[in-house]
Amino acid sequence: MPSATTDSGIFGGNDIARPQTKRIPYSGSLDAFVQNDLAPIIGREYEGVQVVDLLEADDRVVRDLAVTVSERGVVFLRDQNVTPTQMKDLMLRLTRLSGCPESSGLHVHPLTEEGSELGDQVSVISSEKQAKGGGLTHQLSDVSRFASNAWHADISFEPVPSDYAMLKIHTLPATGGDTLWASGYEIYDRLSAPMQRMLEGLTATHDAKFFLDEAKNLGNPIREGQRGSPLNHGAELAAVHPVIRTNPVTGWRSVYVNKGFTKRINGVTKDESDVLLAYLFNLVTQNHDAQVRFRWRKNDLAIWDNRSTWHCATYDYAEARAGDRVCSLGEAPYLDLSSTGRRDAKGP
Ligand SMILES: O=C(O)CCC(=O)C(=O)O
Ligand SMILES: [Fe+2]
Repeated sequence: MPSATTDSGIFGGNDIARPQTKRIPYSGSLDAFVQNDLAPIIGREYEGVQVVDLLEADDRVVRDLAVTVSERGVVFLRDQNVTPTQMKDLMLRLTRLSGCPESSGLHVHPLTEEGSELGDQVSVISSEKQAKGGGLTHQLSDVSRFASNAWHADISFEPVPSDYAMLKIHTLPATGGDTLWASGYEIYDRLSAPMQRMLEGLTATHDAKFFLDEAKNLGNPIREGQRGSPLNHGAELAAVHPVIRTNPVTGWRSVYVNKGFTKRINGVTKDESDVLLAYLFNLVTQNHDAQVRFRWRKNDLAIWDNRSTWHCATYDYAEARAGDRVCSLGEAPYLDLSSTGRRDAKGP
């Protein structure tokens, strides 16, 4: 349970994975590369940046990359010749140089098989596995036919969720399988001031119990040991987080509830929670000007900040699609009451 420690101006957080707002400045080291912002609000693509070169680069460059990912929400690097081990190495440098708590490492997903080929800290994203596990196949579902049900922030059901994530797609259909991201900073800024004030005192419960069924379908037990932080373990797969959180790297506020995992806003009636969550989810899914849609080419890689964005895969293809994902853990989510939205921080 997040504790309300209003005397320190912090709402939520946890002493082990201690939250701290750092507002890390960008030093300019990536300016040498051609960059294209793929949408005004979110997303940037760099030309000519290779992860293998970043592994050899100064800390300043890797820190600048972290700051850019946190500011732009998601960064795209094309055509990467990089192994899952090298992805893990960069992920660890990125999270550490941006100031993650010492107790936070790389996540072990509860569905990752013990002794899996690429190691515990790499999730294999694969259409084949997805079909076997009974994952999102909304086109055929009699429950819902909304592709937008897949919007989520990674592993928000953990007490210490992800700060950054990295995905490389190496196998893809001729067309289809795009991924979309949306900005949590922008959605916070679209709330009226009275609505922002009401939500800033509330927490929400995030829950991924559906992974227990998926694990059964896949025939593997869930990973109950430590999953990258001493606070992430067991089969409960549920956590309580502030509805509005501060990103420690930018210092900007973001809405932190998501369609995939958030079940309940606490401290209000179930009816009120349903209405509030539906409204917040609609802000994410129905504002295409707060989103970016990425069309993958073979071996493209995306790095995003899970504290301040959501993403949504597109299941519109029949062929195989597969890639590798690595997720680092940040701080226990918190709201720094002295922080502001991005618009207020940046000025008009
Ligand atoms: O398959 C995709 O495009 C995204 C999968 C996903 O949600 C993730 O890697 O976190
Ligand atoms: Fe995801």
